[in-house]
Amino acid sequence: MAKSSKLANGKPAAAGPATIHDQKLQRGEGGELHQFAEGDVPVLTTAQGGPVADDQNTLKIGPRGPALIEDFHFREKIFHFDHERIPERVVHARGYGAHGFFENYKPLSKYTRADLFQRAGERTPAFVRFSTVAGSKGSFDLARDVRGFAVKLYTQEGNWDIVGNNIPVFFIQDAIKFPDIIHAVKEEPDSAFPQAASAHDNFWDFISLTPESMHMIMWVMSDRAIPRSFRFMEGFGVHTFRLVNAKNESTFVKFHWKPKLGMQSVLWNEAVKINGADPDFHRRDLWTAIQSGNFPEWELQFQMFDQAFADSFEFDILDPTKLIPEEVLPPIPVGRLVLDRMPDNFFAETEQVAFMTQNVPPGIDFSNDPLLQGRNFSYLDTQLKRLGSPNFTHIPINAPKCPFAHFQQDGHMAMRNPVGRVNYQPNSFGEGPRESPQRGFTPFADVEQGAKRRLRAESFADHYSQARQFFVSQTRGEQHHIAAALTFELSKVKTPVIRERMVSHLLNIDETLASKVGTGLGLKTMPKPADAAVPTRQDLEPSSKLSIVENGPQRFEGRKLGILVTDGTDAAVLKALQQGLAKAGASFEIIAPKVGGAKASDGSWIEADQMIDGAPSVLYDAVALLPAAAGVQDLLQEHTARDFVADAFAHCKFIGYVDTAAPLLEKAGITQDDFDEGVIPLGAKEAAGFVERLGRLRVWAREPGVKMK
Ligand code: HDD
Repeated sequence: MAKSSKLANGKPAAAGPATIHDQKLQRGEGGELHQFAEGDVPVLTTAQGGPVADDQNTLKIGPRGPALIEDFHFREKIFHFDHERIPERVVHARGYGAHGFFENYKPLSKYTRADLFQRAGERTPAFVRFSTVAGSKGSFDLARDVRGFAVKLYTQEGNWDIVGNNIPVFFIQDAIKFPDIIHAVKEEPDSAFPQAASAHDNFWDFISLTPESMHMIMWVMSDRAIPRSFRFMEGFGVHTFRLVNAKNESTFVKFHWKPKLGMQSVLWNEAVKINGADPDFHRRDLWTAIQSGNFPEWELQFQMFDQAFADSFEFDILDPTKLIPEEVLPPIPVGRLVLDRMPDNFFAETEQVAFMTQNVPPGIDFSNDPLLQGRNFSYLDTQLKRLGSPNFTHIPINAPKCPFAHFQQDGHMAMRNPVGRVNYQPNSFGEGPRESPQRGFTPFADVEQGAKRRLRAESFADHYSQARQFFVSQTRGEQHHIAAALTFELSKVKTPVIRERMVSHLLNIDETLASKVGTGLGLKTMPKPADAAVPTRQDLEPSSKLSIVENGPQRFEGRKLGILVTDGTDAAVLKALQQGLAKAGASFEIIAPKVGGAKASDGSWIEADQMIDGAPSVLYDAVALLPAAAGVQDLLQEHTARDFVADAFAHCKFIGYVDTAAPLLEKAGITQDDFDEGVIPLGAKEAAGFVERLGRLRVWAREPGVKMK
């Protein structure tokens, strides 16, 4: 609150030291001091700069009104408030962004002339926005959904946007189907629900009538669609693009972002509970990591190939429902992306950032992927609707950070003040910018020919083989999650024929999967397999890179331990744990019966981060139970304390416990017989070893026993 404002009773608020916020207010954009300041404190003004005497009461006749329309301060304040919202994105409405940089490892001039890849160690400023697809702006973070992974690189040759997802394939092969898939997945138009959920008739109706979506469906029903953190997801450019070098030679490329901290997802049962306990779980995670100096990092890797590889590969490299397995074509590391700064203001940057697939610098080019070609049209169009003016590139987050010069002018909200008389070229006055055939973007001179038709290429017709390959590449547990996810989603579909039609597709992917889902849905008879344009190939090698569990981090770095304490908690154990976590680059939160904290065994005070009711164990990657003998008796009476432990166990998490916590384990239904390698006795000496074991993240062997769906 500005210090000059008055309290509701009309008295001035107590003046304190000026905050950073105030300091900013005090200086205009050019750094000039505000005209009005009382001591250190800037005076509240209207948007026109006029000082405001009273911001608590409208202008009235007499103390009880009527109000006067001449109250320009009230009118302006409410006018602006009434217009605070802009249309949310039609897809990917809920998102969270951060600033950072891309650092190039070594010159790549052999493949691309793009300036950002010419020098080792060169840093290019970046802004990244992660998102869900289906939910509205205020929806929860842990929806089962694809995650957007959109990267804007402010290169010296203009902005380059890699507008990707955390899944390397897509639902549809042609952009003309995009409105249909999105209409189908979003809330149904009559009831306006469900929000941020694909578990409804319209979505599965469309999917079951669209066999090309089957590969993507395997991904979306896998744990990839419920990531633990944005920091632990892969990103993909999805389409095949081109790199073009100075000699105008082209190399095909697929973009991969690999998280430095490894991949990790949550279980569906956890996701449901996280959404209730902390709908902003992913936002909070990114915010906290960056604000505490733990900057998330991804490696950019290129899968590069030539026309000969494209011709010999099993599938069409222009088909966005297919990937190239990493075992077949290993990706090559080319640089790293680090996110090290949160926006000062969410709206100004994260909400107003405009990504566009067509933003490419010279040296990066498109392929003929029909989905990409359609996207290149759509993204410019949508910015005009959402940001309201063709001058959306004037908004700082969208403006290039390299020199730029053009003759585009005027329009709503023009922010620039061009000088001089010349606003066209060529001109006789030798003024203004001119095109540069050497430096400018030159499309790769591919030769195209063919009849003008609306046609789907026959080479796009195999819809099941890679869906099967993905499924068989998962661990047994991950396969079980896919079956459970399909059963859950289809159980929400009211129209039986849609459920059956989906199972008929699954029969073309994997019979065991189909029969698990069919049984789970209580189908009386199994349907026939769906007609397939191309029979499913059984010979594609499993690709272990497709599994999250097979590519786990094996370390607890970047993860969070929930430590449950009470009065009397053993201070030495707590200290040893905290030291072990610090060494591992991990964090923790203290959960106590009361948020005020608890008194440790040595009389010291343990500050708590959460009270037990506000911090279910789903918010943590592992838990440590450190209650003292007296404290545990109170916890036994608390449902939330029992759930804390029971859920941690059911979610296959590591649980460290001191002797005095044993009754709580028992009360949570975990008997000595259930104890496994993940239920670990804790003393001060064991703390370091405990943290080391947390690197495995989950005890998956426990899962069949706890029968989690
Ligand atoms: Fe899209 C937003 C990713 C297909 C049309 N898309 C959007 C965002 C991401 C993607 C990450 C959010 C960007 C941000 O954070 O602001 N979209 C994809 C991927 C696709 C894809 C990986 C397939 C490979 N999209 C796609 C198609 C179309 C669109 C086929 C239309 C023909 N997408 C849009 C859009 C959005 C968008 C309507 C909404 C807001 C925006 O662009 O700026 O234009």
